[in-house]
Amino acid sequence: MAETGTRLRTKTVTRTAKPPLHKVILVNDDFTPREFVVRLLKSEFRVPEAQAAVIMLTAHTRGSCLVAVFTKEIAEEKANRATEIARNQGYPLLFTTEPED
Ligand code: TYC
Repeated sequence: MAETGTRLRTKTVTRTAKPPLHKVILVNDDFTPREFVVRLLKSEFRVPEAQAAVIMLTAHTRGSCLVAVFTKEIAEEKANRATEIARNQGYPLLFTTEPED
């Protein structure tokens, strides 16, 4: 057979898998005061006042609203922590998490 001078080479491509992201979602209820929701969004999620008000009103009118996106562990930690702070104040406010599509 004729020598073509062609050789097979193996090329290694290294990729770092991105961690799956999860959404923190604010759920509406009829009891938690609006101002408390806004304050919690500011203190726990570092959301600026104007944006916190928009998120709160969106949840209030539509039933729920996306707050922020984190890795799974951080999202769950923040949602649980914010929910617990509300419960400690006697409010039924709920933050949930779900995988980002
Ligand atoms: N619906 C509440 C009220 O009228 C305010 C509220 C908004 C509560 C958003 C929860 O996720 C929420 N006092």
